[in-house]
Amino acid sequence: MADIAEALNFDSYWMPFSGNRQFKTEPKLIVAAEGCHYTDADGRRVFDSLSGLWCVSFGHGRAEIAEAIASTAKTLDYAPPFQYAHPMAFELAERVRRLAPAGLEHVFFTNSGSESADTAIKIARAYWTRRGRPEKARLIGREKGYHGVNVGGTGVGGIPDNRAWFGDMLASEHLPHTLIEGNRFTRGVPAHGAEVADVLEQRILEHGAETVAAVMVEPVSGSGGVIVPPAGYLERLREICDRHDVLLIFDEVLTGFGRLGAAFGADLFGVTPDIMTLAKNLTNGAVPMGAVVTSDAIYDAFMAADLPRHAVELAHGYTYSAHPLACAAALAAMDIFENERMAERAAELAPYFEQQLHGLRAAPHVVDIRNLGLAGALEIETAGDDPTCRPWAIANAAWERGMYLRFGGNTVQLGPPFIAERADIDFMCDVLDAAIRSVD
Ligand code: PXG
Repeated sequence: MADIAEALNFDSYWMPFSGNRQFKTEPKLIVAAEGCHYTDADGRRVFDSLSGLWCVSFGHGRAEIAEAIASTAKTLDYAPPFQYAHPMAFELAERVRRLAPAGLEHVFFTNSGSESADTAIKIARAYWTRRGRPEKARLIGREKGYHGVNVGGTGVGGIPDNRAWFGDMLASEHLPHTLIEGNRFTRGVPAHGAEVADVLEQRILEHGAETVAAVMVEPVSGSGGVIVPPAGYLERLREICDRHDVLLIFDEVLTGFGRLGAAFGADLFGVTPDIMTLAKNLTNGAVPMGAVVTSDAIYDAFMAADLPRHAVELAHGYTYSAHPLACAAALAAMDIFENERMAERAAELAPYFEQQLHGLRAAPHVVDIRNLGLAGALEIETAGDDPTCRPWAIANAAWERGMYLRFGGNTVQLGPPFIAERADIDFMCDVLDAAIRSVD
């Protein structure tokens, strides 16, 4: 470790969402990954309790993905996505379309979850403009929602600290979050609280439906601390949107491709949005890529527009939309997802994960435990006036004990790879228990 760390200038790399100053005093350097584990710069094996950042859910070091990337790099390093295309882009779009819930039929490629969120917002607004209703432009998000860090998603997102420094982001309304006092320590979906959705109808009526473009929520809030919607809540959002002609956007960047034990949150809850955003597991984290999937009604509004034959229907896209290396990685990842029944594997391990996670209830400072599929969070009682302090200390203690643990806000979050075994879950919960007990 000393050798590697000495060779690096820690000042030139400005680390994202990190305590850069603290990192330099206690660097945590990762040099390799395989299966459910990292190797750190000291050669230690470290359990990956969050599948990277919820994105390497099919396990690290998948040879099929590496080979697909390598061979594509040799044959087609790049192809321009504006006005030209390569076949893999269509193959992958068709693959995603077939996996997506019925009714979501057209795939727009981006390079991240943040780009997917901002793309979805722009598509929603442009859709109403195409339909001759440009005043339908208002976006409604939800408290504790996370839709990445671009200007649209930062505004629609509901984590105040992520907005605080940046002045005007996209002005948005925020629905209340669904953390309800009486639902603490619920296993899976809470029975009570569907009526929290009714605030959406009040907001729409206050502003007039003729000014509201879309509502954007994660089916299960991830970064906000794994907040599982009460039974019936998402159905109610769907009904209210239908009643008032407002689009429903599901941000499935984190929940997509199996995390909840179904292909998508939309499948698990039986609620189909008009637009769904994806990223992360789409390539199993190996190459950055995101996607936005829309209904026929939305796509058709653009394609049916009365425009000259050569005209661009949507003035939006990225240099690296449908990048060949990302498409190759995603096609290989989708093979793994289907052939190895990844969503089913997550569903099979989920009850054990739930049981072991809730076994931590007696540990000190734990004031709530939430879970669904292979997503879980422990809410940690705030010490002093900084809710992030204890979770940070717990994550450091876990790293010392051979586990990478994600902390955010007043929670620590668990999202093990779907290929994890029961013994991995045991290890994870043992380390968590010891780490929690080691902090004041
Ligand atoms: N939407 C959702 C729902 C996400 O979870 C993004 C958008 C943004 O994706 P990109 O690819 O632009 O980062 C995310 C990202 C955590 C954590 O600890 C979650 C994310 C990223 C980092 C940490 O829960 N999600």
